[in-house]
Amino acid sequence: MSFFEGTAPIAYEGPESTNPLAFRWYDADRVVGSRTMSEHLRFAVCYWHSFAWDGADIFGAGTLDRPWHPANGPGLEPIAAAKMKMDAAFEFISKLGVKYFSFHDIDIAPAGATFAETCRYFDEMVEYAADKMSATGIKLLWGTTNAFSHRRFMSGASTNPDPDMFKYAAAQVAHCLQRTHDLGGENYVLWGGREGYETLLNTDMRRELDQMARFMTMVVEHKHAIGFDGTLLIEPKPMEPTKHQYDYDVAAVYAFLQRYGLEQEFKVNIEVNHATLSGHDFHHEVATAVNAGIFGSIDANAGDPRLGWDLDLFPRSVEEMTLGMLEILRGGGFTTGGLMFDTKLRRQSISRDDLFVAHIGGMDTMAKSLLAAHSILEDGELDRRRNERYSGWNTPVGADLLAGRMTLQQLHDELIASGHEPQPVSGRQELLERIVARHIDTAR
Ligand code: XUL
Ligand code: CO
Repeated sequence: MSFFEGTAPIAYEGPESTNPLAFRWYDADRVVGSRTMSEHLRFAVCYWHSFAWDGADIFGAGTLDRPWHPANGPGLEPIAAAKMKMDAAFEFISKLGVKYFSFHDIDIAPAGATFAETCRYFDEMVEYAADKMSATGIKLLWGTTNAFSHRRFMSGASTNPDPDMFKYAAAQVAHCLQRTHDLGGENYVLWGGREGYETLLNTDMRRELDQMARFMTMVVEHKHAIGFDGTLLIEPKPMEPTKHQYDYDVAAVYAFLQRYGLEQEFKVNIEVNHATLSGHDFHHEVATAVNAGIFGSIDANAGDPRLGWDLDLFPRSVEEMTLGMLEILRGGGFTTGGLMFDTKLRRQSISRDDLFVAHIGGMDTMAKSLLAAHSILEDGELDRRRNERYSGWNTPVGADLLAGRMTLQQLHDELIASGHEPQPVSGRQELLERIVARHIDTAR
């Protein structure tokens, strides 16, 4: 049975196309600089929002047409429902022309009555996925463990005050990391949704951070023990569902990794909407990660400036994403990472092809942003002006300062002796913004 039988494979038709089921900017095999668009962007579709979620929100039941979802009536045996969902997912990803997908363990398989039974269901679905992957050529960008939805994790997974919950989450990661490895997954993500606290009245932060570090160290050990050579990624988020989350932003994650000696073992998976929730621009988070040498992957999405929670909208702003792509390209682009659409439809978007239209829009936004960012770098004016701004540091005086050959007292005495009054120079921000706007306008 075909779930998306009404939709043909999506093709590139060019910027003038008016067909909502065609790409206007994403032309997979087009070469941009040293790579094709598909090699640059490495798109992935997420399983949870696109296939596991039925449109339910905290005020109402599901709206989306997801016949495999347990809320949509009895009759389907859980594994049959999971297979139906997976058939639809692979049909969708193939028709969209995307090469990767990502899942949480609980997205692809039903829960069993015991952990052992859950593992058996999961293994059956992993085998089913392996067949689909070899039939379609679709690969796994990353796998991850959901250790935040079940009530046992209400007070955290690794940071739980009860070691039994730590042990449960550890067992879950051991299994899911192994299966991610078996499926040739290129990364493994850890998002600490409930690794944080609601109140310090019942929370020992020092203990919880030590617990989380122990857990992460065990993940590293397991990765090496099973020979997984993909990248381990931590996904920062400041809040939601927990009031205060430890992996607040890239800088907080890096400080945590350094404190516990893990900075060589993990990189970050930066989500756009998490960046903005933490009060940062997306490109700030990318640049912070690149500078620290921990840039890994992106959850491409968008928030809404007037709503203060995680909306996981499809990216639509070329202005915002061009600045992000610029920092990604400056950092050398993706290695094992990619642009994973951690994105969901609005719950009123209930036509089957809405899922295509939404992804096409996200992919076109990222493709156009790639073209604009590439054009900015090719042109070189922005980088030339940025370098010029620091040119004083390339002089012998600048070198002496940086090498520690001057003391505060020397600088004080020298300034008095010379009587020199330094003059500020314009930062030229508006002019630089005009340069960026021109590249966005003209990139073709
Ligand atoms: C939640 C979120 C997660 C992670 C994977 O905000 O982004 O879906 O990407 O657990
Ligand atoms: Co995410």
